[in-house]
Amino acid sequence: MRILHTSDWHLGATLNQASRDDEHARFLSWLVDTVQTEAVDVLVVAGDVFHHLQPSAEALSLYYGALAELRRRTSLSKVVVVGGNHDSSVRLDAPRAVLGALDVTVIGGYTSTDPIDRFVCVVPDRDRGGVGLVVGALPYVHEYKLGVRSIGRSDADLRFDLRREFARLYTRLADACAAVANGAPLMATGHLTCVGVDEGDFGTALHQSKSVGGFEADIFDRRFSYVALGHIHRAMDVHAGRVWYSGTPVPVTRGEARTPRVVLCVDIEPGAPPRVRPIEVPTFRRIVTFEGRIDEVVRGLRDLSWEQDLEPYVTAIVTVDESDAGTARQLHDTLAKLPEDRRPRLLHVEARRAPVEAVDSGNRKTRRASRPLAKMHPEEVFVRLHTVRHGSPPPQELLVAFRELLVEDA
Ligand SMILES: [Mn+2]
Repeated sequence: MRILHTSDWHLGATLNQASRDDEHARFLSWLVDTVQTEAVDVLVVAGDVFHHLQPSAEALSLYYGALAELRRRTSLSKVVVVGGNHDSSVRLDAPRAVLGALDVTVIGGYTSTDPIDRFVCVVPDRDRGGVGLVVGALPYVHEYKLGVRSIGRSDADLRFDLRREFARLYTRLADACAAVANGAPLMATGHLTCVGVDEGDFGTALHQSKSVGGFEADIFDRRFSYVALGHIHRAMDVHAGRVWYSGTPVPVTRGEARTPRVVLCVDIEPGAPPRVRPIEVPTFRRIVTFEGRIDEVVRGLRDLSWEQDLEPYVTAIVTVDESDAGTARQLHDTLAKLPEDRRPRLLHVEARRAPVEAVDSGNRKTRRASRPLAKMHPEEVFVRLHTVRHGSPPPQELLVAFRELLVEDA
């Protein structure tokens, strides 16, 4: 069986308010082509289909359009979509009946009262008949849903409980999958944080991730030949070629645009390790950052070239001495002089003071470049504000409650 593993589409996401819909449309069209040329049997989308809990009409249209095209233009047996922390589980589930008629299985969310069979998806073998593959399709699972309470618990206890509950859940899932597999291979999905990832690899911490960290790959029952994960925005092999993140196929942030984006083509045969082949996703729009003095940034804008039909999105970080007055103006003037087909789109201009080491001659006060708000973690902002207003950092209990709110808002 050949699986195409992708995740974290984040349809509807923006970059400095600029739409990414054109890039996503091109990605989805490329994906349909790739499914066809690679003769893929199962497409697995491991969460974060949408960026917002209430996706825009454009984002919904991209999603349904792609599912229809997959049905029309490819010979897929099955599409499996699970919800991520960005997705509204009930909204993802709402069209389940109609999507089921198109061989699309959607599992929006997890509740502990659901029978485990709800997460078992059987994929028929088109060539030989019978069962070809069984997917244990687990979406993002909030710790509350696992019955793990975090208030007043130590980090070590919380981590221990969460790990145990996730391992139990995946074992129950493997039992249920094996019961209907008739010897066919099993695979699973998940939308969570495993060890070995950097903080820069994802947008929002899950499962009190700041204190709990990631889970070891031994939470995934060994009977699963392959585990398709979402949430981490960088493609990576988490454990021994069996547990993988596919990363974002279209970069959500400027940082992600610096490394190639992929989808994973996975061949699974009974009794053999999976063969995983990353397929690079074309760059549909360049995301460029220029950093330096104004003349360097102007030169960068003038010399920028691209082969895509979509113009690059540019961020300019300009080093200034004193006032930044006129910086943005100067950059926009530069752009206005360029021919229209060589004009990138300037999304964001940031003026950054050159670091000042010398002391001020007048009051001998040292100036420091202050950290921009956008660079600070919400928790850091909360702690600083609390300290300013109340003269001390927030008590532990309040901090834990704040983290829970953050996860709910994620
Ligand atoms: Mn994501």
